[in-house]
Amino acid sequence: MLLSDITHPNQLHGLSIRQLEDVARQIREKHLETVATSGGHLGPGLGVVELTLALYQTLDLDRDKVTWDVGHQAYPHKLITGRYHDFHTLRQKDGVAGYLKRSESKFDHFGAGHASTSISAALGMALARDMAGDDYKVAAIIGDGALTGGMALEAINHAGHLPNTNLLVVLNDNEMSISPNVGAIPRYLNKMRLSPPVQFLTDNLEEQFKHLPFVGTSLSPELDRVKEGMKRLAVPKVGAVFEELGFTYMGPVDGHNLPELIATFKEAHNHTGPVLVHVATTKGKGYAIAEKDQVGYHAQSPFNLSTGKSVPSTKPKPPGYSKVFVENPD
Ligand SMILES: Cc1ncc(C[n+]2csc(CCOP(=O)(O)OP(=O)(O)O)c2C)c(N)n1
Repeated sequence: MLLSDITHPNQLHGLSIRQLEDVARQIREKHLETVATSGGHLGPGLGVVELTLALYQTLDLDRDKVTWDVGHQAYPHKLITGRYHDFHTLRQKDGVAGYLKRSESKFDHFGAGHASTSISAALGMALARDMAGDDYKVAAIIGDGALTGGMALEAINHAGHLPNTNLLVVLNDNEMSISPNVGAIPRYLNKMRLSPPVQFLTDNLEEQFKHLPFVGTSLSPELDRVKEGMKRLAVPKVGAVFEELGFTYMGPVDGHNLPELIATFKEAHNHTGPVLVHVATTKGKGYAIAEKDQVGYHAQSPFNLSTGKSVPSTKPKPPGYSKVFVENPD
């Protein structure tokens, strides 16, 4: 399928993994080509291409809602929500905005710029949905950097207190904020990234139980409880903090493996209450220069794609916001 023909994200429904991989390749191509010309955020968007396609294949975006934290990583989202043909106007006057913008598309459910707001916004939407007796899905996608912001933690505090409010939080963990992420939460996330996935361990456990003599499948009703206990016992660190805070934790999932992502999101949608899917991604994925220098290519001024080097601008540079503000205080 041609990316240029995708004007609605529901067109992803029914595409095979091979077709999705081909769309992913086209998104990266367009993303790179555009940022190399106009400048903009580079590494964050390249890291969430598969995450975006997999999540959107499991959602109905005529009904369901998505909030992207900050919004600087949402160029893949823009490219499959009707802005492909205008994308060359990115970050220019009257052009496609660099962040999500509600007036720009009905698929931009929340406009941000400020970090750490996505879970709070999504929770508000989920609560409004429940009050109206509706049942659409709401998902927030938040980076490991933004997760360390106070407002994200306030929202986790609130969501974990509401066991019947369905909310999906996708943690896009690339181990980076603008620079390497620091502090206790990133240290905890890193330990989880290095652990085998929770689902894998518990599924394996189920298989092993099935083969026990006299037990077989007869243990099934008890198995869920046993699995819960074993999850904490066998891997005390994986997701335990999120589980204790009232979330169902799933992951870590390889953020560039489409089948794994799709299966995990489908399973996450079946749970009641808040769910956190921990996705391990690589900032700059698919562009070796950006993968290698993740700080330098978080955002870029126009650059040469083959060398990665900045291209000196020929346009006169407008004065900076602070300078204008200081010189015109009234
Ligand atoms: C309140 C606030 N502080 C700082 C920023 C600057 N900022 C923009 S993107 C970003 C990094 C966020 O890291 P992460 O959430 O992990 O996303 P990634 O870029 O790694 O995908 C920061 C700190 C901001 N937008 N808002």
